[in-house]
This record gives sequence, structure tokens and C-alpha cells, in this order.
Amino acid sequence: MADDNLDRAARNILHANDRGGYTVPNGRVYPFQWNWDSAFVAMGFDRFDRNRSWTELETLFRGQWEDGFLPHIIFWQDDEGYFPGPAVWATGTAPATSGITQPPVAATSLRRLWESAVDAGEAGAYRARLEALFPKVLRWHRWFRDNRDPDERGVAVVVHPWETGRDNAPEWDAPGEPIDTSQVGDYVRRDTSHLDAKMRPTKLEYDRYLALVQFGRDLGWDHARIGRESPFRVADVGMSMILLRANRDLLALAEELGRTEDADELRASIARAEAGIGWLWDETRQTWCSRDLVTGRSSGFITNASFLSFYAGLRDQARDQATIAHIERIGAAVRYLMPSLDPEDPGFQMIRYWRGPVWAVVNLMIATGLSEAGHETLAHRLRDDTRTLIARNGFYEAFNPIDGTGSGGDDFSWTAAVWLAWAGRDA
Ligand code: 9WN
Repeated sequence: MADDNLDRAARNILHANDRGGYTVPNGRVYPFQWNWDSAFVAMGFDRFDRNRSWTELETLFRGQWEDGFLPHIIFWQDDEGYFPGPAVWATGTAPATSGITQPPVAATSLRRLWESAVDAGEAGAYRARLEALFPKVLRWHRWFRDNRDPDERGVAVVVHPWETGRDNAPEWDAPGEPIDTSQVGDYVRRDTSHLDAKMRPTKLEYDRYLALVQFGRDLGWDHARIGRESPFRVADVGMSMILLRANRDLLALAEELGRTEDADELRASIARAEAGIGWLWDETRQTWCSRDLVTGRSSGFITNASFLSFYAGLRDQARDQATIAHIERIGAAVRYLMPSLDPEDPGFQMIRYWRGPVWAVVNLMIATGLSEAGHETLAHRLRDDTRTLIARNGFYEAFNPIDGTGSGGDDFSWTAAVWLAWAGRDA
């Protein structure tokens, strides 16, 4: 397909998945609004419908809670096609939402939307919308700082694998062992009726996911208590890097809006992260890794999230060299970068969700960081691989890094958005 046709196909997917003000990731498998999906979707809409791109973020923040928390799913309407739905989460909020969050890409998306409006000479028309969204995003970032960084290390702690957005990454295996699944009871998964079970998390993983949902529900979704008492508390390298980047982007917007106190607060958060995030550097593996807050142990796993340090704006000669060496090694081992798990890892599985497949949204973030750090050749490789994967196989949820075949759902919103915002473009 020529790129023009692919552009059109990508726009059609966003239109087809548009439910009026928000976009579902995929009509069948994921029939609600997801948090970080919407942040990427907004970047895609921005290529052809600026007003609609801002609406995506505005609708997302209509799901924000009083304490600043922004849920990972907003159930604008119920749908039997997904489990666990609103009745299982039982957050008692209006709109109904889940009780956990997801990687904070929204600030980065908002900055991109704003700069795009400025470039198009439309800043005047969007400034009020920026002013309205900014404090909401800031409150969410404060929620992370106040609830998810108990040791004030400048990292982001997750209390559920779904929060990471990388649901079944092997980083959650050891920290997940203490989760008591004995009371989970019977339940019917819906994901495996839509998709091949080989592409999805296992029964044990789902039992743990549900036990953690029940744990949060039993605590009345009191985030302060969950953050202290959850049996699963992990400093996620992906979430931590994404939050650091998001704080930098929010700082740029604070400066733009002349909000000096907010800017100082954000500078303090950034400084804390810069000082403390080295805790996630694994000296033995010479890579960035998630670390279990409960045991203090590094996961030791090299995943696609290990390569987000450039995106986070971190610069350190020795660590950067080691990181680049891993990317080059992995790039020689697979046809398509970036597999979600190191292909040399014994647990690498080509089609099992976050244990092997390539995810276009993570590629966008890795390549953005590489490019900003001057590693243009690798950044181009990531973009070309992403472009080829989509052009040859379609807008899948994820892709096999060896033969490129699609994995998970098709006609996927964020893959279409990544095509429009980055992979399908020349610059
Ligand atoms: C649980 C929607 C979401 C993505 C996640 C991806 C997957 C959900 C699931 O789908 O997670 O949140 O049920 O599998 O892992 O990153 O946001 O696309």
C-alpha cells in the first residue's frame, strides 16, 4: 500500500474507533477509553483534526478523581465484551472507572498538541484549552509524587501490572509471587475469546491481576493505603522514565503559561528524579531495570522499557554506551526492533504479549529519545522497522519481532496514531 493509502487507512481506524469524544483502542477487545492509549491517539488525530485531538485529552481528564488520580480505564458505557468491567472494579465513581492508573504520557502529548497549534498559527484558539488542561495534568503528576514514591527517590511505584501498560512483562513475576490468589474464585476471561490465548497473559497472571483488583476494592480504593500495603509494589522503569519525561514537558508548558510556582515545583520533581533514578540502574546487567520495592531486588530483565532513559532526558556516558550496546546487540538478533523482551532471555516468546512482540508506541518513545540524544542511526532503524511492520502487516496491536506478523487485536487505534504521528512520516 502506498503511504497515502496507509494514511487514509490510519485515519479511518481512528474514525471507526471514535465513540464521540474518546477513542476505544479496538472495538471488540477493548471497548472503553484507556489512559495512555488516548495520549497517543491524540497525537494521531493532531495530524488531521486538531480540535478532535484536544477533545481526546479533555475527555480523558473528565475521568479524573478528586485526589488527582487518573484511572487507566474509563467506562463511559458498559460492554460485556471486556473483563473485568465496571462492576468488578466497583470504584463508585461517576463516570465509572478502574482504580489503578497507567503511564503518564498525557503531558507529553499535550505539549506536542500545543506546539503543533503554535506552528499552525492557531495558538490563540487553543490557549484557553491549554490553561484548562494544565492544572489537571499537574494534579495527576502530584498524585504520583504523593502516593507512588514513598522513599522519595524520584521513581514511580506501581501496585498492579496493568498500571505499567506492559501487563505480563517478566519483571512482575517475582514481585507477584506473594500475591494471594486463593480467594479469586471463578471468572470468565473475555480476552481469550477474542484472541489466541498464546498471545495473551497466562491464567496465573490473570489470577494475580484479579487478586490485586480485589485488594484495592477491599481497601475502598484508598490510594494512600494501597501504596503502602499492597503485596505488589514495584518501581517500574518504564513508568519512572515516562513520568520524568512528562514532568519535563509539563515544565515547558508551565513556563509557556507563566506559572512560576508550578514550574518551580516541577523542577523540584525533576531534580529528585535525576538524583534518585539511578537506583534503577542494574550494575550487573549494565541496563535499566524495574526494581521490587518490597525486596529491593532488581528484576534483571532487559525489556523495551530499559531503553527509555534517553526519552527521560537522562545522560550519562557509561550508562548510555552500555544501553546503546544492548540496542545494537538486540538489533542484530531480530529483524524488527524493539522486542519487548531481550531475545537472548530464556523467557522470550515471539507472540506472547509483552514477552517478545514489538509495540509501536514504545518504539515511538525509544526513538524520540535516541534522536534527541543524537543517536540518529538507531532512531531511524526504529522508525523504519515500525513503518515496515505496519505497511506489510497492518495496524496490529503488536508484532512478531522475527517475522513481523501481527499479534493481538487488529485495526488498533494507537498503532494507527503512531503511523500518523511518526512512523508514516518522513521527518
Ligand atoms: C489492561 C489497551 C490496553 C493497553 C495496555 C495493554 C492492554 C489491558 C488488557 O491493552 O492492557 O489494561 O486487558 O490486556 O497491555 O498497554 O493500554 O490497548
